[in-house]
Amino acid sequence: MSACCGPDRTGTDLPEAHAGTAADRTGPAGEDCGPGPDLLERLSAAAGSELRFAGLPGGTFRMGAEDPLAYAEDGEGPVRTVSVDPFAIATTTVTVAQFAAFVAATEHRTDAEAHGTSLVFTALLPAKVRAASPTVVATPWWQEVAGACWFEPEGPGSRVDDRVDHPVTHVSQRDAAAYAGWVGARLPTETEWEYAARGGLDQQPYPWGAERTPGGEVRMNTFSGEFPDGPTGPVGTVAAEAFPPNGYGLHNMTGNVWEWTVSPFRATDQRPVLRGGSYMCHASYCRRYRTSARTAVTADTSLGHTGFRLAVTTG
Ligand SMILES: [Cu+2]
Repeated sequence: MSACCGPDRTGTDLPEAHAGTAADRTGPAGEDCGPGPDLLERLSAAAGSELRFAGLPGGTFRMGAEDPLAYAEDGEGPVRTVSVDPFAIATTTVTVAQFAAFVAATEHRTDAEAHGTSLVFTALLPAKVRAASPTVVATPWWQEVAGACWFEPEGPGSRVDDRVDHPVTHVSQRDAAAYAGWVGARLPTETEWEYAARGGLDQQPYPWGAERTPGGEVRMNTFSGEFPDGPTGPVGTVAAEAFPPNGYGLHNMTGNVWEWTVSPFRATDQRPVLRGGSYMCHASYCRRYRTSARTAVTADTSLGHTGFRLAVTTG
């Protein structure tokens, strides 16, 4: 997959030396590699751990895009009219605090923890970790960092205490589905996701309308400056509730983190679709911060720019 969209855990994207199996990567027997009860209690006690949903009526909408911004090679087009049954979708992605409560209650161990590595944007890494971490060949701004996971997103020693209200990251599709099952919800289909992202607007590239920065106002968290080494602003996630919501009351449907769906990318590529773009997208090389943009990675992949949002069947 091109540009900022993440490399797959399985397959040929990762450096040769790290193409081992999950079993190869687990720590010494008996070693406690988990977050520990104190950290879980501290994180899950944080404000903002309440789940909020917006009920959507369902109906028909025009899905996809064929405008000049769209990537035909991603299968954004053709534009087609599709119908959606009533459903509810979370107003934000699941946060670090919410995920911590899940792990505290279930002792869920994420795929990243089982593998012993996860994929991190190079610009977020301290020089020492950069030097020690293999680089993904085709997309060298991704590095495979030992020990990176949801509670240590840039590897051992990094912290999420100041990010409890940010999207949880480094979660595979399995981790996301496990959380969803725990609260009696599910992950959205790609159609539901796009219907929700459009916020009631027809064929607009952004959840708020036609312009990326209406009146010069920044409305989402994407990369600014020279990618990847010359950012002119903060890099990484922002609070899940940052920026004004769209017409359906939903925050950060574009930018911030990619979001898992349950839908396959195409008939010949069954990898799950991710939607929404991330803090790594930049107009100069990756315009996937649009309502119709899509990418895919294998279901076991965990990335520092990918999280998830819950859906619930209603009506
Ligand atoms: Cu992108």
